Amino acid sequence: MRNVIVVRLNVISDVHAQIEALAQAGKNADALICLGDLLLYTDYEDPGNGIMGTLFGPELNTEFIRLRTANQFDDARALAMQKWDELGNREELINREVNKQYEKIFDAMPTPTYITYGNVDRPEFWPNFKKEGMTVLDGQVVEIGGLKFGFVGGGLKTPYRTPYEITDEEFQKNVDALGPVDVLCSHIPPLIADITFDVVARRFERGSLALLEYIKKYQPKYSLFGHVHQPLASRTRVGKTECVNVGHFRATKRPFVLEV
Ligand SMILES: [Mn+2]
Repeated sequence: MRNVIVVRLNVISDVHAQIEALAQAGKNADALICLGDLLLYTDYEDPGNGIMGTLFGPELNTEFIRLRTANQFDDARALAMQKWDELGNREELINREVNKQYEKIFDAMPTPTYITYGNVDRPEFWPNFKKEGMTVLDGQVVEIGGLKFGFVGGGLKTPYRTPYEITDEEFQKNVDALGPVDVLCSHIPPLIADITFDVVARRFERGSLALLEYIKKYQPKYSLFGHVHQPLASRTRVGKTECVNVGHFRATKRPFVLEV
C-alpha cells in the first residue's frame, strides 16, 4: 500500500487590491497560487476608487470609463491628457499610487505563494516587494505535491492598453518554454468562446491560442486561469483537460480549492 499525501492548494486570480480577503486566502491550504492582477487601476463599481479614481476623482473617472466602454478610445485619451496637463507628470503620479497599492498587497499576501503576472500588473515593481516564501514564475515550471505546475503570466495586446500586455510571439515563447505539465496556470484563458466572453461587459476578453494548442497537445489535468471577471462559462473541457476560471477574487473573496 502506498501513502497518499494530499496537498491542498488555494488558487486565486484578479485580486485587484482586495487586501482584507487576500490576507485570509491561504487559510487551510499548504500553499497559495495567485494568477495575477493584483492592482486596481479602475474600479467599475466605485469610480472614485482605485488608482485612476484617486488621481482623476469620481466624476472625471466616470466619464473616462464611459468613453472606454463605448470604444471611444481617442476621446478617452484626449480627456485624460487634459487632466494630466493639470495634475503633472503622469508616469510619476501613477507610479506613486502603484507603489502604495503594491506595498499593502504584498504585505497582506500569505506564504508560501506561487505567483505570476496578470495584465493589470507592473512586473518591474515586483522585485522591490517580493518577500520570503514567494515564488514568481513566468514561462517556468515548479513541482508541488509531486505534480508539475507550469506558469504563463501577462495579457495579450488590446485597445484598452492595460499595464502588462505582451505580443502573441512573446506569450508563445513562454508557453513553449514549459514542456509537459500536470497543471497549466495562466492569467488569461485559452482561446475558447464560452470562457472568454464576459456577460457584464458584453464582450470577448482576449484568450490565448497558444494555451489552447498547448492543452490539445499535452492534455494537462487542469488549466487554471482568471482574467474574465464575469464569464459566460467558468469551466469547460478540452479532451482530458478540465479548464477552470478560478474566479474574480476581488468580488468573490474566495479561493478555488485544488487538492492534488
Ligand atoms: Mn482582472
